[in-house]
Amino acid sequence: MKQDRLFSIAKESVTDFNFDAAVADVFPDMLRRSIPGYENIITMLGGLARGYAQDNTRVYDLGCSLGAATLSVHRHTRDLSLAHICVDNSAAMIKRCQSKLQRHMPRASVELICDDIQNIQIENASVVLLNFTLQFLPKESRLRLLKTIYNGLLDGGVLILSEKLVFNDNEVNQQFIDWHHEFKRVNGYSDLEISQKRASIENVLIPDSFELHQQRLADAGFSQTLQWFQAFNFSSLIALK
Ligand code: GEK
Repeated sequence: MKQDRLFSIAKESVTDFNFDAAVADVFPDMLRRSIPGYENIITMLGGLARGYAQDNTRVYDLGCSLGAATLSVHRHTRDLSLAHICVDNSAAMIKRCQSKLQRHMPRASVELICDDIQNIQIENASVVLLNFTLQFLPKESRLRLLKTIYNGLLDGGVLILSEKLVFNDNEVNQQFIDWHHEFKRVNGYSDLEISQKRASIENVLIPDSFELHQQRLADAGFSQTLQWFQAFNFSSLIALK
């Protein structure tokens, strides 16, 4: 796994984060050291999906990056006939995702789409994954996407939504941010790397609160939302149709 050193040298001005080839090259290491619980979430996505995936249906991985979530679902659902639809608007991610999935799930039905997830039709879906992707959409577009997902899900289907959270109480929010930065420090990131990455991502990743997610999922039509994971300000929810 190539080590993420992208923010280790002081930059004159920090530009907005984007998912280019340099990021794609170090992405597994970046996510593992930046998102508390990332590896547990990936493993459990497969386990959770196993409970809801229905034979002869589709599984959508929206904002698939290198396909880690799809691979996990595949590992736990090999006995089912599923069509995997993986979508990402970063060409660098899709290119690497394609070779990875070809190598690790060569006989599975996989369609890779390089496009904005807002342009995707959702049909015949039993499981939809938004694993740390919704937070990159403009806030005003988020409900529309959730409604599209809800309408494309079969009865009994689920959306698994993982996100960075913001907390309504300022002090609590700051505490979680500090703990998250400590998480990065214990994983080997320097203070310079932490502060430059923060400056780069703060206009790109706009987190919502748990309460807002819950309300928005209800507004989109989901009958129940359960929070199955939280580590510091990172969480994963499962929304049932
Ligand atoms: C994982 N799910 O490893 N349309 C399509 N893709 C998008 C859009 C958009 N509008 N906005 C962002 N992306 C993965 C991790 S990473 C999370 C997801 C993170 C893509 C973007 O190109 C990137 O690959 C991904 O969403 C977010 O389970 O970097 O914190």
